[in-house]
Amino acid sequence: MDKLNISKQIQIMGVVNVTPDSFSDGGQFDTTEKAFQHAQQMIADGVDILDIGGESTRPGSQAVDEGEELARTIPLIRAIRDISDIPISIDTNKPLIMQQAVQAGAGIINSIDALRHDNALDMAAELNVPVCVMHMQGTPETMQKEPHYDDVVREVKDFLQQRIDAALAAGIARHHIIVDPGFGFGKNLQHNLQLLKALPELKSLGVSILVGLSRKRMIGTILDKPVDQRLYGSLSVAVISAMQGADIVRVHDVAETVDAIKMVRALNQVA
Ligand code: YH5
Repeated sequence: MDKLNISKQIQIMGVVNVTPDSFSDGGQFDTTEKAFQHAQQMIADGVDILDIGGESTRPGSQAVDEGEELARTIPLIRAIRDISDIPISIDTNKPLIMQQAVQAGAGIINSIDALRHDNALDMAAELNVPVCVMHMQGTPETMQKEPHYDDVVREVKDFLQQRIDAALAAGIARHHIIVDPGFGFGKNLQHNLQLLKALPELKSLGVSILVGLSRKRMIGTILDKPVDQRLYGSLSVAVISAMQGADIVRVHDVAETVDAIKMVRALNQVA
């Protein structure tokens, strides 16, 4: 069950979307079969964790029905589990999906609403797997309207500390907790950059850190490039994140990121 490698090596998490309207992949991987092939390619490319999401969470997106989310994710998790022992993360906020996904072979819960859904904390504790809790200001429908903070680093850190405390109180083991500043989730360019710069400060929370910046608008804004031309920017922020102390980087372009992160791993191994 506990397949997350929590050694100091930086882990690469590959994004596998099973949403017909997936922004980054243009709806290309909208069927189980296509998503399965995508996952197989990532495994061949050296991914450490696959993150399976059946609910689009890009800015302005709307919630999907639970039955639809189950139909998108569970058959895919089973199919991957049939061919590989690769750790699988389920990107969901819903307790039923968490339970079914773990039963089908997922070993990590990725909750972008930080387990604030009814019963999510208790379900995660019962399932006894690592959980990622992410910061978001607002909801996916509204979050990019007008994000505001007095001190983004302090506020995100305080929120993550509160969610760590809530997780511990629910019975989730400290070594099972991963935190994520939630890049792009209710943050403007300046907020995202401040968080990336202050990433080392989050280390004092005493848990693993996950960063998801791949192909996001922060890169598009800085480079003035559309989503299909953000590879070099994405690789750069993956390396920056790793150098800043991220333990897991969540990415779309696995083969390229594996090479980039190997350079950081080599550096970290020097005595
Ligand atoms: C994350 O940061 N993000 S879904 C818009 C894009 C590109 C990518 C405009 N789930 C995170 O990946 N889970 C998502 O181009 C996540 N951390 C964690 N833990 C959004 C996404 C994306 C959105």
